[in-house]
Amino acid sequence: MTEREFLERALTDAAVQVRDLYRRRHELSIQHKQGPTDFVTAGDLQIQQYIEKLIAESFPGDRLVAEEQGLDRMPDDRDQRCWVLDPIDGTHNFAVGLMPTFGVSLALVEAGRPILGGVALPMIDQLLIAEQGQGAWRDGQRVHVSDHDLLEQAKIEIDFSRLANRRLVLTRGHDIINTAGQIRSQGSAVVGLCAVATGDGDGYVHPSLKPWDYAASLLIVTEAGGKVSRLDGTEVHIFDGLNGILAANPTLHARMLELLN
Ligand code: 2AM
Ligand code: CA
Repeated sequence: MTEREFLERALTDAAVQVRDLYRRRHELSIQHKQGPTDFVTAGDLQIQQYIEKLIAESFPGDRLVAEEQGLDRMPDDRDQRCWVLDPIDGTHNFAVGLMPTFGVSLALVEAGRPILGGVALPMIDQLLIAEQGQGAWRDGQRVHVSDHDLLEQAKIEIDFSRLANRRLVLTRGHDIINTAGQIRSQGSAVVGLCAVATGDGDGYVHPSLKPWDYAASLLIVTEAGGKVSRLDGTEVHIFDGLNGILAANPTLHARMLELLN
């Protein structure tokens, strides 16, 4: 089995489990992490354990970096090949909320760059896959970023993140917020980023993401013709310790970068 076949199988199987977990989300136990709005559910843990086991069986030498259960330590060798997993991105929407805006994200990273990435959006039953140099697909169909070139007519997702980062979003994001045609803030990095890749959105900004939140989607956006960088425009190395992410089609990326800085 190739890595890509593995990725597709793991995410498809995980999506089946997530749909079942979502139906009984009110029964799932919740553990708080750093604050009252920062928690992990038994659903996140089940999906992480499931994919961790699959990787151990199919690629026993490979390292896994994942959000939960102590796997969130960055590798000592930051160029090491590893899998990067967010079992549920948008946990808050998964556990509480009317709209099921969340996804499962798995990437294979080498030398700090994703070479393979997949996102399952279980409740709309879509699977996005990208392979370095090969393209990006949604359920087998190629996807491409939008060709909207006017920020005034663009739909931009800005994530206000946690309280500590909100001032940063409001100061640096001020000109984007005051210019963009539409602003969204849906609470799932993979949904915001994949919308850029499919052209359903035009841009995405988050002040403070962790590698598992964006590793797969970064490749999906890039392979769909988009551009992803840090907030100062520098190229992303997944384990560079930086947190900000700006993604958009190339024209809007340049415009948003100018306004952010
Ligand atoms: P999560 O649901 O996996 O926690 C919401 O603001 C979006 O940003 C979600 O994608 C969420 O991922 C992520 N996120 C929120 N706070 C974060 C933090 N402090 N560090 C990393 N990612 C965060
Ligand atoms: Ca998560």
